[in-house]
Amino acid sequence: MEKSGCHSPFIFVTAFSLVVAIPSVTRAQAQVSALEPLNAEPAEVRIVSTEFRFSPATVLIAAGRAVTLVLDNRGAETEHGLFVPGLGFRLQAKAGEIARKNILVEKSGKYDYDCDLPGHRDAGMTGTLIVVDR
Ligand SMILES: [Cu+2]
Repeated sequence: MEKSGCHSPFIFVTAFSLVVAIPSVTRAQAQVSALEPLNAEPAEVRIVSTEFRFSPATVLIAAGRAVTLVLDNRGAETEHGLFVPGLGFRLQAKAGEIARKNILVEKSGKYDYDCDLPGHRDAGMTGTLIVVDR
């Protein structure tokens, strides 16, 4: 379920190959820019869930970059989830609580998400995760 865990080594290898391929004159500078994101904390993307919608319903993240998806269910009166079928990613939070999990998507594209608790999707709890190359 923890997507980020299995993808992290791949990212490291990619960044490393990139540095090696760059001519020696610019290597020092390139190393900094290529490796800096690996040390940075994943950016947080907060999605607020209420009855029965997500806000925002459209979320943009970068391909190949870990982000922390935060499901903020503090203002809700019931449990809600955030499920991305295309990525096998799921977050679930009880009423009044927050859930968070890292996500790393390699492939750009549009991934629909919804709350998969009974009836919630039909009531309007849907959204789109847009992953862009950068
Ligand atoms: Cu729900």
